[in-house]
Amino acid sequence: MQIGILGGTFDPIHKGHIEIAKNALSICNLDKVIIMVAANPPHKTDNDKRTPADIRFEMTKNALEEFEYIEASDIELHREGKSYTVDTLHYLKEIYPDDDLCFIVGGDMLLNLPKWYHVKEIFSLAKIIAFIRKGIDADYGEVVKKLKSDFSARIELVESEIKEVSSTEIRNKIHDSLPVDNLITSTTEEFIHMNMLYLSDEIKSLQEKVKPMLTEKRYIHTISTAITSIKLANKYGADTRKAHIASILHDCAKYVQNPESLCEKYGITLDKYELQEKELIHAKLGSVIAKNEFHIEDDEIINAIRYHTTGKENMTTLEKVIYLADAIEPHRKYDGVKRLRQLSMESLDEAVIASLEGTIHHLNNSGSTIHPDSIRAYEYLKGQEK
Ligand code: DND
Repeated sequence: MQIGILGGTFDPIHKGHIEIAKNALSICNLDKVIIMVAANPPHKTDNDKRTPADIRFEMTKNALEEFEYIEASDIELHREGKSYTVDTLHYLKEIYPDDDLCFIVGGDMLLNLPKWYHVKEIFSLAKIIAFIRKGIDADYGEVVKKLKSDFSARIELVESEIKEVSSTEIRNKIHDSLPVDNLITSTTEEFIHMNMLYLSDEIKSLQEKVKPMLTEKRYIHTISTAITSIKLANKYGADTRKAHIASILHDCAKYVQNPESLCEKYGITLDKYELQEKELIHAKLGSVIAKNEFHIEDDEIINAIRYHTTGKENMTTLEKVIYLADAIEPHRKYDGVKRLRQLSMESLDEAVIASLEGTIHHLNNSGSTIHPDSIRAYEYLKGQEK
């Protein structure tokens, strides 16, 4: 068997890493690739700032579940001290005595290889597969020649089109509530948000506070709505940070005990539709809880929470984004949701109209009363089309 090993910090694992593993499998005829999560990367000094190794491993394992012949390994997590590659290769050689080991690196790493701990031994234990980017990375011909003559190294250079992705950029974008769906898989994005990695302190504290107020299923829905709303806000020019906050809090009143008496306490007047259809109360009450208990002062955010269930006439872009993200996040399952997701990538208004239409149709069919705000939202947007 030919086994590839791609070592790294993976904080977080991204699409560039997955592309390298996939390319290594197909181009270099490997039977499998082991993604080796470094507990304590020898060449890095910012140990305090790094996400704990067990969480990086879980995140990596989670990301790889959908890919065949690529698996995560935690063997470096069971060793004390620095995670030297030479120790890992010795360990793997014991497990796979009859197989060929190939250590995979990016072109940048190749230049530093001579400085690695017991590098000669590394070359005797494994072939090196180095991925270099066509026309961008330096000419490695001389480097490879020298490594071969100095260390009898076995090196295969693979030219690839793999685009540059940086884990630092991903962490910064998540911190700033910006979309990263082109850089990491949706599984990893959900893992990051669920586990509150890389988030700003503001978002993290809101999320920590709202989590115990929700069921597990509702928490997953909330996180998924947040991720979807960031993407939509970015696409349609709304404030992504406001979208993030509004979606984190949009269902905060969903499970309050005795919502009507809480409404009374806050002086909220419920209209006859809300009194009849109790499901509607959580949006109005949620906006007041967001203001009073989560100290959100921004009216745009408060209104996005307030109208996320019914919609309303003349909605702002942020209100439309939260309304739609709540309806189409990937965990939602109902007839027509796929079409709404497609539409949401083409036109925000068209998607909101289609979603309102679906709700009105569904309520009509089930004989329920429709809140006039939804009718007004629908008619207003239809009027705008003309
Ligand atoms: P990094 O944390 O730098 O990798 O670690 C790379 C590996 O080298 C780890 O297993 C370390 O333990 C090992 N190392 C380094 C230095 C000294 C020693 C060992 C020693 O034993 O003395 P990242 O998490 O940043 O990335 C993982 C891999 O993916 C790297 O090889 C990187 O170059 C590569 N990569 C790309 N390659 C091509 N195109 C791209 C890439 N993005 C990441 N777009």
